[in-house]
Amino acid sequence: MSEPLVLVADAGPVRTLTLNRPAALNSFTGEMHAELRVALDAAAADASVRAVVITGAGRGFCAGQDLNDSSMVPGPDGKVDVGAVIEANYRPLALRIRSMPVPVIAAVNGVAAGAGANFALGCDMAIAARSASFIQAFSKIGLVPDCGGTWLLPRLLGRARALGLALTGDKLSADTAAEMGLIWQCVEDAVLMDTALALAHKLAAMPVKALAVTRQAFDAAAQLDMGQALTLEAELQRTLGHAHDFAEGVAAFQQKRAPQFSDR
Ligand code: T3D
Repeated sequence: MSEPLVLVADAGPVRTLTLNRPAALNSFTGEMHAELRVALDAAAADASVRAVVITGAGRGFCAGQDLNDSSMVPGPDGKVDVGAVIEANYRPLALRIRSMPVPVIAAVNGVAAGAGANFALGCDMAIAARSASFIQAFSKIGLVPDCGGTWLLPRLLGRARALGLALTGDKLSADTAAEMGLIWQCVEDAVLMDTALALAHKLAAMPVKALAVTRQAFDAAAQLDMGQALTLEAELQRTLGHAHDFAEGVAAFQQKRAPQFSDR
């Protein structure tokens, strides 16, 4: 039997998904996309999962689209339908990450290139090993940033830095990515997984429904004026205020005890 292309491991409420095509730096084939979709859907549907960590096997995180994949073979007209690959695989992936009911942390263990970089940056928090790097490799092969890159990069970095990275396709070190505010943290290689898992466990013990709604509110507010954002905040607070976790959080505070959050 062939090895899974996405490894799944649970440690209490934290599920780790490991992209598993190390010989090709975990670049995406159609099959790996399909396995990742199933794994993310399963994590979303499993009430015992309260945080997800995504990482890569071997020395890379993900080198983006596998440029040798069968989807890269030209059709009868002699052309590759890259748009179809985006619609079928990268759009659902980017939206799935943004709609997960629990926090998603990218533990970037090595190079993250092309869609692999933007996949990591689309997660709620990205922690990178010091030896890792981020490359907007698209410009080198005549494409535009995808997997949400055109939306994410200017928002994370501002236009000048986003466009500079996208146009040059230059390698950005994990250190510089952290300094620029592109990622949450850069840590020594040896402690990457411990750091990511500790963060995941911390978030898993928090009111994860409110954390996922916070991401939703941030994403929605990017398209709203301030008045509209305030209206949305009121709507979301009304809903969360009627939920178990808010009552539990307030009760735990008043009773000076640790809260037990369970909403999802
Ligand atoms: O349909 C569509 O195209 C739409 C989707 C587009 C989304 C995208 O992601 S477009 C961007 C695609 N990705 C790239 O262009 C990156 C290509 N890779 C590289 O530039 C380099 O590999 C890296 C800078 C990422 C790493 O360089 P290095 O020197 O550390 O490693 P390497 O020796 O280049 O790669 C190691 C192996 O992985 C090598 O295989 P080999 O020779 O040992 O058998 C290499 O061919 C393979 N590999 C790396 N990236 C890919 C890949 N194989 C297939 N596709 C890749 N993207």
